[in-house]
Amino acid sequence: MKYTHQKTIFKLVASAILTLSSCAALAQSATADGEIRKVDTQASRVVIKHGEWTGMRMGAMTMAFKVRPTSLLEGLKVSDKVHFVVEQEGNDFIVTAMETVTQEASLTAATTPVKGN
Ligand SMILES: [Cu+2]
Repeated sequence: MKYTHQKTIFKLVASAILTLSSCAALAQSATADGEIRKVDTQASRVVIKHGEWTGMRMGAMTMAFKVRPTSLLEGLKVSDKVHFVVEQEGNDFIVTAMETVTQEASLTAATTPVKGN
């Protein structure tokens, strides 16, 4: 029965398209810079003060993020400056990558090296 077979293919294609579009909505991610306000390793959470953030359509604020994996929190402390990646899953904002931006690094970049003596 050729007709039935085509109908089945149509259903499969339709569900594949639906799956793709919902994945695209889940995969929304953005990068930002901020300052650590609280580290909660037990709950895999971090509170970060961030500036205006167009990628997530937010103004400047201090907010809590889930962290995945928790190991991203290792060595982090309050008032560390960080650059991080966030993925939005429904109402949750999850930090999936994070690195500290050290003051030493910016000082090194701004200082002309002195050679010899
Ligand atoms: Cu925010």
